[in-house]
Amino acid sequence: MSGFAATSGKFEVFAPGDDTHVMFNDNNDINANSGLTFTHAHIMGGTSGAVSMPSRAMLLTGKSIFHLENKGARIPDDHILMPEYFGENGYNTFGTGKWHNGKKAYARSFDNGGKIMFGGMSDHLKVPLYDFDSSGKYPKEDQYIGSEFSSKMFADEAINFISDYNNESPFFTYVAFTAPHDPRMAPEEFEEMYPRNKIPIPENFLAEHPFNNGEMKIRDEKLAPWPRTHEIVKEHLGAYYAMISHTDFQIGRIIDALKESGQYKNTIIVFAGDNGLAVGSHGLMGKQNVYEHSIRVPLIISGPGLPKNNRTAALVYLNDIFPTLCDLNQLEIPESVEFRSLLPVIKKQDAVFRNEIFYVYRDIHRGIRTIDGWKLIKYNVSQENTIQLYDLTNDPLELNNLYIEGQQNDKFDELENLLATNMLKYDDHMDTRKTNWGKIIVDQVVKKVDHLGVGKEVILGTMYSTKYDGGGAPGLTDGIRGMLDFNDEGWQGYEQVDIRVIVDMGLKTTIKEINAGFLENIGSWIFLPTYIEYAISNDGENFKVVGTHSSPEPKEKEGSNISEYASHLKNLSARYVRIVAKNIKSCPSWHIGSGEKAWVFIDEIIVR
Ligand SMILES: [Ca+2]
Repeated sequence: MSGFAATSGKFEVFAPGDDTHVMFNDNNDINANSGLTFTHAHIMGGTSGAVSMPSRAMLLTGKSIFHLENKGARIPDDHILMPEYFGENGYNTFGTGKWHNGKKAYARSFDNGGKIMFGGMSDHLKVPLYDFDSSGKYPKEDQYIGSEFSSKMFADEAINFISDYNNESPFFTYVAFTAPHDPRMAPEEFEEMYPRNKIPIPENFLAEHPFNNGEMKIRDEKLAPWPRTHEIVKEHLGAYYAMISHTDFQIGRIIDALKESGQYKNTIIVFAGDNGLAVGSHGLMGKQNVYEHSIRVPLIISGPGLPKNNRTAALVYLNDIFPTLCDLNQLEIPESVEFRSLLPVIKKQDAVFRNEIFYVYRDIHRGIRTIDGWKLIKYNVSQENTIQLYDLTNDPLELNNLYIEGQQNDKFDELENLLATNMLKYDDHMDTRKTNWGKIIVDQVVKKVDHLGVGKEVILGTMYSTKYDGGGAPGLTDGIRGMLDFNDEGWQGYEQVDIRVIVDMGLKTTIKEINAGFLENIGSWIFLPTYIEYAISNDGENFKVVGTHSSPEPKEKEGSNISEYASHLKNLSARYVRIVAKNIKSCPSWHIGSGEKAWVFIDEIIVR
């Protein structure tokens, strides 16, 4: 057996510096010289502006982006977490730092921990923390504000754990820094390392992004004014590098503790970042895009028997880490993990591991890059489509878009097909070759609609809220649609309750289409149903399902939208039509009303 599986099984995961795209390894041992550096490690992207949330969920579960629940805000029991799995296999598990994937998932994962920050970001000097709670409840009243810089506190926790460790069983340590996530701040001596006038401007610096990418005003982008200037970018980059160096210094302290404990030689160390950041490149500041600076991340694996001072350009995802660590520790890879171990690349650094990388940002960016260095990005922003095609081998900074509208381009065709194949493979809901990527556009001008169901009796299986009764049951089939204003008295609103409603056509009727409209107004706690089912029946009791629809996870969105979901029948006849629409129940964790009751609004039920 070649040398690399020869670990005693003790290892650390230094996961994620948050938002890291550059690594400065000037003073610690987890650098390119001590391990195998993956120069082409990627995240699959983000289904939320808070990219780290799905990204960390993917790292922790080895699942693909559209198979996460609620964008990774929650991790269901059947998505086995990496630390949970190692815990089940005899490892003593410890977790400190940022945890953006729900308290329950944290509690499932660790036997021990401390200085835990549930959430996405905070002031690094005022971190809201929890101590380890063996009951797993973490009630709000137990939260306190940390007294030191985030990275130092997390490192101290890890050092204490390592120094005091006297257990026979191997350990698994997860140290999740929030730095270098903004607010960009670092202790003075690290700030001084980066005089701003010496900071180079990225070669792909732009004062503004050349077109609306759909996230021009998201919080990361608002960190600097427009147009971006050299001065402001130097200021941000300097502060960013200072934070990275400070984090790096703290990692060095942990490694020193490992050495002092005598465990360094037995320990596998993984260093990774959970997303990149633009900081001036392409006129952007944030991570809410799929350019290289934002979707590529640092990844170094080092440890006993692993290659030292080596690099690989294999195309990998952070999702590959979980199965890799299983392999390196002679554990079977759990069935819930969808990705493969990197062992072939660890054994042979030029092995072909994957032919393409697929990436996602919300439902507005889709991209693919190939092993031969070509990259396609497609944008669908307010039905405006933009396409970018880059030859990364000759243009690694993505400066020269080779796509020309209306011109035949075999490379584009090849990548577009590959993108479509990957979208299918990963259960993506969109189709970038369709108008508006297959999203439904509703005519919001026509208020009156004539259809066979008008005036027919409606039987309610669940009860709407009297706050929004939409004219009661008859309002659902009165031939008048609810419009964009949720207060227009046309909408029936259900508070945390699923919709279950039957329309009695009176007689057996030939039906070609069942259609219902749903309102989405996220700022007002109104979400689309997560799942819709249409069924028909002749006796009102035995129903046959004739159509279902599952919605993608809701995302941050302003204003109101109406979506109609139609089911087309092949002239079936029935007397009763039933509609079931599931309520998301609680506002998602990224929502301002996180955990509070969510609404579903319905009108008009149309039968044709
Ligand atoms: Ca109506």
